[in-house]
Amino acid sequence: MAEETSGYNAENIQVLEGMEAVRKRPAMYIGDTGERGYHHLVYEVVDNSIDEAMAGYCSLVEVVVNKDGSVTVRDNGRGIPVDMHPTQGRPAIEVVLTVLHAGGKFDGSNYKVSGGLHGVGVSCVNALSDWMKVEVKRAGYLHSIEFSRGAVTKPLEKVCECGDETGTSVTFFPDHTIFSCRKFKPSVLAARLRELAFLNKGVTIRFCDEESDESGNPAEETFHYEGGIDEFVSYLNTNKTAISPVIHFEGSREVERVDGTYLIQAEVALQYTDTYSTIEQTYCNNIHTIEGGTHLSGFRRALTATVKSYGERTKLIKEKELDSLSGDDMREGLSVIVSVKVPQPQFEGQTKTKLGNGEVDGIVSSIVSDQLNTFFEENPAVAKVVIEKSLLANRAREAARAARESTRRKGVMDGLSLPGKLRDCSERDPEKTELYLVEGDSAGGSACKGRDRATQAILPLRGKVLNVEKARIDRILANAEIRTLITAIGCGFGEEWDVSKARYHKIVIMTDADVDGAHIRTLLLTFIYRKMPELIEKGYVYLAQPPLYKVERKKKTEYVLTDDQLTEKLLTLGLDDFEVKAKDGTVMEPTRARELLKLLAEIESTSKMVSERGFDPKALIVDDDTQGSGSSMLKKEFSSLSGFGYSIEDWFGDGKTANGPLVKLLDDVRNHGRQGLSVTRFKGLGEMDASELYDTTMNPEKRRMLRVRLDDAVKADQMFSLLMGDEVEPRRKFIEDNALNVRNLDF
Ligand code: 0RA
Repeated sequence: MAEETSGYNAENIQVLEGMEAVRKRPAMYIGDTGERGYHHLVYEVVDNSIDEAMAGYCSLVEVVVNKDGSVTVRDNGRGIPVDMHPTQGRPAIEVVLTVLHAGGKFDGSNYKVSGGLHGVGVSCVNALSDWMKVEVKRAGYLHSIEFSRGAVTKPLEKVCECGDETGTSVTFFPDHTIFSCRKFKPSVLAARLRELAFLNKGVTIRFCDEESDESGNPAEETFHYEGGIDEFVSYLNTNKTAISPVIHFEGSREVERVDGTYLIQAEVALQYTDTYSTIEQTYCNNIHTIEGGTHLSGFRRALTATVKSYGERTKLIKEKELDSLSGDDMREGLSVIVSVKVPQPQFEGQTKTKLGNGEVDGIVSSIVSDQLNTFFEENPAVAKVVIEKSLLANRAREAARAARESTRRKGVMDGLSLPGKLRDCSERDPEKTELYLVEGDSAGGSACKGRDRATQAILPLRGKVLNVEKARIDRILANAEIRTLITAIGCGFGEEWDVSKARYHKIVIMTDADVDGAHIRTLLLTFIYRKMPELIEKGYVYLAQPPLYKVERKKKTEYVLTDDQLTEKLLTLGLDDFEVKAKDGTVMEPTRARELLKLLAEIESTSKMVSERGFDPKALIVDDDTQGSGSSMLKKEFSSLSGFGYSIEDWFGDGKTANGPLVKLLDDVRNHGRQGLSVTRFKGLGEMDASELYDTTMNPEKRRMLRVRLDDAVKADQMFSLLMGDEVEPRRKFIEDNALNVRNLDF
């Protein structure tokens, strides 16, 4: 038959089967079909461009989230080959985009490493895309080819000449019958692209989000770091006080494996700060190995051994201190990036982000030992600072251990005896239970009376929680409020931490909507983020949203969450029979008038927030569906407003009028809206009675809660250091810079 003689169709059928396999079991190829997998599509394509950059052929990568929800990844590399594939009887580009694992493995070299968590390549993205369009500039022409769900819909064609320009542009729209996610999160994408730029020094990565609206997020960002991972470490330590320079080690070793010789490269950058936290970020082939692995163990071992031997040799560490001094002590205040390039990496662990290649441990360890030792010899002052910091950390750790042991004997840490202040619920299944951390005893009392006893537990917190950003472990564990928290949550602490022991899967921070409340909320979030980050990663942490106002009209009661919402409500009521006129008498259209009022309200609330609110970490984002419109209107409208005063006729249907300058308009309309209403402002949770508090804030049927999310861990770390740490100057600058942009800070 004709099909069999050509051989082309047989190949074709195989290809379709490959693409179909991906579509049938997408999770096997891309991890999952939720938010993670959705973003992973972008990374998979970007990794191809980064590979081109790592090979030295590409200096610019652009990632654009287009208005229609598709994504374009463009680079100035060599371009995907467009000539006929030697065996497949069709253009190589078609093979790259439709055959699994055909990606860049054309040269088969053992030296080549390839990024990508699943290493499945761009063909996988093609299979999972409703449509994909690939344009390649190569060999003098711009070429184009199109696909749908992995099948060619428009074969390769030459579009026009392009001179000697080269590059690849891939645009794809994810298949929404496969993915449950619908939107790319700019902060998530930007965090990954920034990281890639740090890991691949010299490459410029431009990110543009054309979907992003007035939400205040920067729509465009360019990442380019000549300093590579050294700059990464400095960036991690923004807002912290460094006590050492950035120290850089690198090297490579050839290793023999059964099928040949491989080159393994390692690069390390580290810096000490005066903080008590440790950041260790490790990468293999640009993949963030969250679970660590052999590169991390090699680094740690070398650091511990080198500091100890140098300390012993120089007598900076006394003999009796040598034994108890641990690796943990040497890592207090340390920020380090370890980046290795390993051909054919093995990934293990629950999330396949733990490097398993055994040979890497010794290679990293030997590079770090040699070079750190040399560094210490040449910079004895730095060595002294590091050792002194380690000794202090050691003493604090010993004190904490003693404290922990004494509390453990009393059964406090293991949940055997729950704290007396905790009003626990009766249900034992953590999936069904909620723990409310409530500011103040009186609000705690109301929460207790109003709650659903079966599933809701209440822990009233008295006064301010300890700022863990500024305290060593011994002081943290000596703090009664913190110990109560640890016991109530049930996961233990430090070395004994076990998230699976969480006694509640919802931990709800419920504080007053004022400056003190914001402060307590930030202190609690700092504690959870620094000491129990897994609670945030698992999505267990929430912020309650108590109402700010009670609005009563006739017999009907409504609760209003924010000033903005109250204004909106009053404006809607006040906007009947209303006209805004310019000085020359022209009447403003009602929709324009409404926009104008919204604008005035926005100016008012912005300036109010600047003057009265506490600050919240910017990078810990909360899922919020009621964010008001953003500030772009400010820019658009201001120029056209200056000519307007206003007058309102027949205000109350009794011929009464009002007029005046613009600034008065908002108040007048709002006051008009207030007619016949009673508006009560809640100054704190304590002002609500038990049933009010339950109905508005705790009742799962009616309440609105915000879930705390972590999109960009690096930014979150910086923000906590900034807000809660020692450095005063960057905090002052942050407040200044953000005074006009303060909406971003509003949870
Ligand atoms: C296969 C072989 C070559 C380059 C590429 C693929 C390639 C793929 C992508 C995907 C996005 N950008 C890309 N850039 C290049 C080598 C081509 C040669 O030898 O000239």
